[in-house]
Amino acid sequence: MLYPRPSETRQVVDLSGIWSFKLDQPGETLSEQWARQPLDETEPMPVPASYNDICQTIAGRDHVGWAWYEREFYADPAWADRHIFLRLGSVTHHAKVWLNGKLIAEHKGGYMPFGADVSEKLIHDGPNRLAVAVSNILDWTTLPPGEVVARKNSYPDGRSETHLTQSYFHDFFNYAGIHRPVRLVVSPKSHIQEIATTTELEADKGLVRYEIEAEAPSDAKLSVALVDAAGNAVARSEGAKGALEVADPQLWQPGEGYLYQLEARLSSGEKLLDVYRLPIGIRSVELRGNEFLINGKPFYFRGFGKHEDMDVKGKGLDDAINVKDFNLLKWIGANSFRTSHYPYSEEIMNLADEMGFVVIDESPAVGMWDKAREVFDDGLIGDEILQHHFDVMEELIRRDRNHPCVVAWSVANETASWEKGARPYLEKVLQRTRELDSTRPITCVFHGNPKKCQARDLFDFVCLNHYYGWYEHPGRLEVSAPMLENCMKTVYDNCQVPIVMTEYGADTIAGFHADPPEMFSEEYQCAMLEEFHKVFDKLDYVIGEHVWNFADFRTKQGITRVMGNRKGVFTRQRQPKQAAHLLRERWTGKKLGEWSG
Ligand code: GCB
Repeated sequence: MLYPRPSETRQVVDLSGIWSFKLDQPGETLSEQWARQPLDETEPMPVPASYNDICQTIAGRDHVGWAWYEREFYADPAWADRHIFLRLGSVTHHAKVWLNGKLIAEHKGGYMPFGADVSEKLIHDGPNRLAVAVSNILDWTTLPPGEVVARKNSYPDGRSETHLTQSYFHDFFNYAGIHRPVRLVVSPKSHIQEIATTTELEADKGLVRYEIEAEAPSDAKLSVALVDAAGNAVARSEGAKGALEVADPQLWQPGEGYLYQLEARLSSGEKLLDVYRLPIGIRSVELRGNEFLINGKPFYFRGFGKHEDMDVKGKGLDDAINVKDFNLLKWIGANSFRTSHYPYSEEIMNLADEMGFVVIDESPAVGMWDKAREVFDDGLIGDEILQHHFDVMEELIRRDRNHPCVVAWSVANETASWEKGARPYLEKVLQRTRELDSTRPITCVFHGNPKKCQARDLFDFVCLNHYYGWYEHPGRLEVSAPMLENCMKTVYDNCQVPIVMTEYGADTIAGFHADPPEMFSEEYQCAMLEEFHKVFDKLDYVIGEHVWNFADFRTKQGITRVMGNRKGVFTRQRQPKQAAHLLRERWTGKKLGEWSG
């Protein structure tokens, strides 16, 4: 699904702002009649944002079930002969959308754009009423999975009451709402619908292959130009499918996000029908032996697992926080990140392209394991969730395939990979992903006892999460390095593919200090990272280090979380802990006193 970009033939109308909001009854009910007339007794709610921390009540924060959003907008009468697509950047996790009382779209999955053609459904001489119902329910058919549990409170005086709660097996708060912008994409009736590109390098030539889908009359023609950053067309082609050859191309590289624009023009005779400009970067990605090559050069991943997470807005798109995060990534000397544990906004992916950050793009398959049960082998994970997993991989790849920043797909984070059923399941997801994109390496993130894993040898490279000195052997820094080394050797001996350490770290409360280092202090976080670094520096098949986590983030409440997960190297407000200086020195050579740059 193409990102909405204005051009001389296209307009994008942003419907962000304050909408009317109302919670439905807790549970799985949906008062559909609320879509037929304007909602009453509403409260104001910003879009995009999660509603949880904005509602000033426990009922709002912890709501389980549907919530309603509504707003009015006007359609320009000049749009009567245009193609109008209503596009929702993401609604978490289920959405139903009504326009003027009619159901026009439904979507399952909280991190992907979707929408509907509303060209014939708009009113041009009065307000249009848009209602969006959002459900945050997770079960064993969704990704991530979860369970709605009725919890009974019984009191000494004999009273009792039941609360519905959402349980889930992943470690970030189940924020819900309209998280990304809602837009009207106004384009000509004959228009470009999809563009898929791949790039290759051959000696000193760059090759950009493209395929375009358009809704257009049969005599319509497509012409394509590749335009460099100075505005010069460096290659041209005709037709819906073709290849553009660029002599001596300026490559997209880590740290230097050079972008060309692939300018696609749809015309009929002399008449220009539509223009779409797609930013693309020319680069190659390849695994060779123990090396991850970008443009033929070995690449070592330095960076973080992140989250879309911030005060008040939760998971709502925020350009200010996103740009700040990229500036912090640059400051600390990171060159990459993983979209742990779900696809991030298209706006973040665009920034990564522009700023030259390398991305491991992850699906929302997280928390597919449970301490108390077998999830694959006892049939909790079955065909329905597998089909949904195929769907989200397809949606993700269709959305992100043109981003040069994406160098690998991660199909899941931490499944019950020790169960027998994990292997056939992950094998199918891997196969489907490979069918969708054969140009990028595919990985999966593993945890747990390295000797018991059933599936990691399937993947092109392995991602590992381990917390030796934290969850395993808490407080015992001396075991971190030997245990990690042993684990990595076991994995490598079994798979013979390179390893990225995608999670290591320690909860740290900014301002807590202890020497000798003690858990939760800034010193302990630094010491633990250093123990891990000794091992990475020793083993040549380790091709990357992603610290967990970039910043502190919100989780459900629990006795192991102090107002959220505190493994951030930055606080939730994006201020550095001591570990940020340690990493900056490791990754850039700059010391604490060197403030700028
Ligand atoms: C993990 C998970 C991540 C958690 C982290 C932790 O292994 O992948 O989602 O937040 O551990 O801090 O426990």
